[in-house]
Amino acid sequence: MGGLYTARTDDGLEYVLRAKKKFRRQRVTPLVGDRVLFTPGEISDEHGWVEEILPRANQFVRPPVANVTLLCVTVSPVPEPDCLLVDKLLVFAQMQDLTAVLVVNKNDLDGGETAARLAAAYERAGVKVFDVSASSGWGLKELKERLRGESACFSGQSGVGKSSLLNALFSVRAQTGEISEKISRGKNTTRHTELFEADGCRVYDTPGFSLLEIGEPLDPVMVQEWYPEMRSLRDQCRFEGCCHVSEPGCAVREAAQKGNIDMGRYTRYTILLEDAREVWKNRYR
Ligand SMILES: Nc1nc2c(ncn2[C@@H]2O[C@H](COP(=O)(O)OP(=O)(O)OP(=O)(O)O)[C@@H](O)[C@H]2O)c(=O)[nH]1
Ligand SMILES: [Mg+2]
Ligand SMILES: [Zn+2]
Repeated sequence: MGGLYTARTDDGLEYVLRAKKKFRRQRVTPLVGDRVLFTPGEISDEHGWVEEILPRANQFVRPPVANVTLLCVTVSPVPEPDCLLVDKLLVFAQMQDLTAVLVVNKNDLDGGETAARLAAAYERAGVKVFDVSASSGWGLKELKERLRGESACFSGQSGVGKSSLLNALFSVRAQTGEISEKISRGKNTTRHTELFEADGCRVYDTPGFSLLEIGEPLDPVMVQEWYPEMRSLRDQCRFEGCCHVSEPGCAVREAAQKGNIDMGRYTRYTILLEDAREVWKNRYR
């Protein structure tokens, strides 16, 4: 905050830094997860300086992080999963060639029913689903196994238990908060993205959010590229370049109607496609 960044060296020493002015000129902001070269401050100084930001393997706008290797999209029975948000996060992950998993927390509330329902929809899309509970410890061993050696970013709605999970998995001390009883929504307890290092993993705790704009215009014909379960079917569509909406002889739509791919995923795809077409149309305005 206030333009102050904390850098940690491999030896675990921490330094408080500011970014040099040239970054502002270049419109570059240091992100959580960045690897940097820096000059430490003198003993009497309040801070040192970030000199260079090393090339990023990837970067997100929401949450604003860099150098993630695994995206852990987190949901729970309460607050109820927003699948459109989940799908958008998965699309972003696909665009960046980043592996994503779905973490369904609070198994203790419904005995894993939400996790089973989401597994049926998402595992066909190549997304592994973890059924866990930060409270009871259910499924944490398998999840932790998956996180080994990764730089894993936990992302999703407020109140699903991202911070609670990191505390349960790694005994870090991420701040957690109640969810509002009246509206079953989180209270945005985590305000800033924080990177923890524990047991050979790097994990990012990020603030919950409920709106995700597809910021840059997506070429509408490309949207289906980010849906693995559709890519394998499109050769069977009657028309080349089929967008799988209203074209006759569409194998993807047929698969959705038969339940071979998830109807919810398919319907939300048509919504995202429509959004993309709208943004694309207005992209030079
Ligand atoms: N029943 C149950 N409650 C849980 C579980 N995990 C977390 N919670 C509760 O859910 C609420 C929100 O947890 P947080 O960890 O603060 O959620 P968050 O996703 O980090 O929320 P933000 O920081 O606002 O994005 C708290 O009241 C937790 O005690 C769980 O496995 N089971
Ligand atoms: Mg949190
Ligand atoms: Zn089609």
